[in-house]
Amino acid sequence: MTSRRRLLGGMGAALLGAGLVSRSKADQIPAPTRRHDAAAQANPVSGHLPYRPVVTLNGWTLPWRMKDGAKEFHLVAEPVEREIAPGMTARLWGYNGQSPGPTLECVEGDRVRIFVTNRLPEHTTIHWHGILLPSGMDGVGGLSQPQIKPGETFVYEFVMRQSGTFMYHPHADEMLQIAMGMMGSIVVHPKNPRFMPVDRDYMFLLNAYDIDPGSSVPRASTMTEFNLWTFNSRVFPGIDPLVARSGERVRIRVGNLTMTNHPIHLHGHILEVTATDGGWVPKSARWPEVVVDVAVGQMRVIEFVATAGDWALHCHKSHHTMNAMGHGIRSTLGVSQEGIADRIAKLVPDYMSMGETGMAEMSEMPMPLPENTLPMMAGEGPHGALEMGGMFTVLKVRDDLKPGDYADPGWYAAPAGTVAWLLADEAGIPEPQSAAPAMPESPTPALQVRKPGGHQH
Ligand SMILES: [Cu+2]
Repeated sequence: MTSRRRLLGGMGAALLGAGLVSRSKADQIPAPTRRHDAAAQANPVSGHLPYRPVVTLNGWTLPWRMKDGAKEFHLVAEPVEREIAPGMTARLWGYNGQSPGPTLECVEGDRVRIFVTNRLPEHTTIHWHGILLPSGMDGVGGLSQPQIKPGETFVYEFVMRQSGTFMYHPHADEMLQIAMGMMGSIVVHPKNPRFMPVDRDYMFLLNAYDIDPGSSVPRASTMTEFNLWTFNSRVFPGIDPLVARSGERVRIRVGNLTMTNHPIHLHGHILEVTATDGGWVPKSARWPEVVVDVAVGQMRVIEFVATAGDWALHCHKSHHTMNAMGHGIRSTLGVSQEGIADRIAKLVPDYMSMGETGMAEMSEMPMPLPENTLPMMAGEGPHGALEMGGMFTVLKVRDDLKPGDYADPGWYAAPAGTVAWLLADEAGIPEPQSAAPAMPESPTPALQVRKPGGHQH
């Protein structure tokens, strides 16, 4: 380099030389784009697109370049840090600085060339879930290709023969790599822009982690007992709202890369499944729903016409709308805990008793939490604590939004007379004729405390 610099003479020439070197490398492989923040980002490609770009919740679309008739993408498999919600950051594996990796968007009929660089400490591959391609491009390590060793870059090239909703994930040490957050979305827009048009198009993946409160790396050997249920590696209240204008046709594409099914429920609307990862569902084969179950490994695309309001969108498994909690908690509903807290506090200084009347008190209780963890139930709404976590967000539909405006419009100003109200005067409320059964009286439980060391007292 020194001799070359002398040869060319001076710093300017050296910079020119460096530019030439990196330009010739970039000729071969596009420079990878990396993002670290969890803010949703509109399509990065400026200028007119022949389709309406998808909006990835708390995510982004990977820029590409055209070369030799192909759209070229560059994915880098690498360790990443992902904010799960403000207050907690997880150390995961992902792509291009994020988990999930960036969304790949293209058009039916496109030839794509995808460079995959492995910066993980072990080998990996990428499987293009649902896409029709030559079997040698299918990304099953050992079956369709050799594993991509650390430091290596493989090239996948195929034609997107069908439009639709797909995902990508490793097919190498799969349980660990998916448990660590390696996945991303693929949207292939129809070649005919008049086919199945919508006004808003959203995309997210269901994923799950088992991260002990106070730590940041998932337990990668967990099979079913996960404790963080996430949309695109985010939990409520860290998940973007979905925004639409009244009367707009909205599409939501959901893929499931957890180890259990998720019944996704949208309030206030009738849904139709218009596509799966297998393709578009003909109109005559759709039926109305308000909950759409997304089984393991599946994708479901729902569409509806937006109605003004703030509407919950969540998984209907109620423990999936909570953040990390102890699984071994016994039910203390109706059990008097008088005196227990004082006695346990002598051994465990921060101990609080809870659950005597239910668990709602936990969302408002200023409970001491370890570093880098989230409360079980969180979020503040216009009427108080929302008591949600995990797979929960809000669809915000307004009458006066501009097309393409995705900014959070705040809380819904409900028209007068359309909000449930408190009956001010309780006098004269008729009682049912038979009395409700009382909660059984439970004696205060005898306390058995194990001190460190295992001696019982
Ligand atoms: Cu769920």
